[in-house]
Amino acid sequence: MSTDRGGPDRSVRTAGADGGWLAWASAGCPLSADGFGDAACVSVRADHALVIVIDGLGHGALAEHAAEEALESFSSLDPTTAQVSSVMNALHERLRPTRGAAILLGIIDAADGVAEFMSIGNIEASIWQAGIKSRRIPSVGGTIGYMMSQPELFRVRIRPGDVLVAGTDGMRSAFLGVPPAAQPADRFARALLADWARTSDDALCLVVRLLETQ
Ligand SMILES: [Mn+2]
Repeated sequence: MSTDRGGPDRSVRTAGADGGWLAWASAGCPLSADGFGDAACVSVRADHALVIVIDGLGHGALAEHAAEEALESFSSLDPTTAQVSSVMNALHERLRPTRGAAILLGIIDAADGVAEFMSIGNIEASIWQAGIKSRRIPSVGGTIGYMMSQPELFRVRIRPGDVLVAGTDGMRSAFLGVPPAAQPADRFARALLADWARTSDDALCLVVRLLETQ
């Protein structure tokens, strides 16, 4: 679904899915009508989920092109076999002909109760554990497709009820301080966007909730 926010060039774009052990939703808002450089996706297979948040450098058509390349590469991955660091390396090669992007990549393994993340560039993210305590996912400088560092993987225990929240730099940092409470992922993502998006850049936030299935 999509609703207007501040005129025809600032329409809200949403995506997501809900089912099994995980619900995810993204809400985003392009700076201008000539393209949207921010994107997010979650791919689920069996007990594994692969998460990506992308901010194509700058905004407009060239930023959107970088984001689309990253998404296309992401869509071919198998969440049960993918490895965070090798996927990040592959994205770096794929995005070389583009203007580049900040990328957060994560794998959630619900069977082992563990998640691994790597964040390069200016995407901010936290995991809300039991809805009350948030742990920041560290990011390092760099631009995928242009200049990539090799950060350590961030590993964290996860369990049903935990919520991952991530946003591009079009979101004011305070969005990470808002507890998710029990609201559905899509409602929370849209609320964060409405409250914390800047008007100076593409903006997007992603919410991933691990559902209590039993
Ligand atoms: Mn940005």
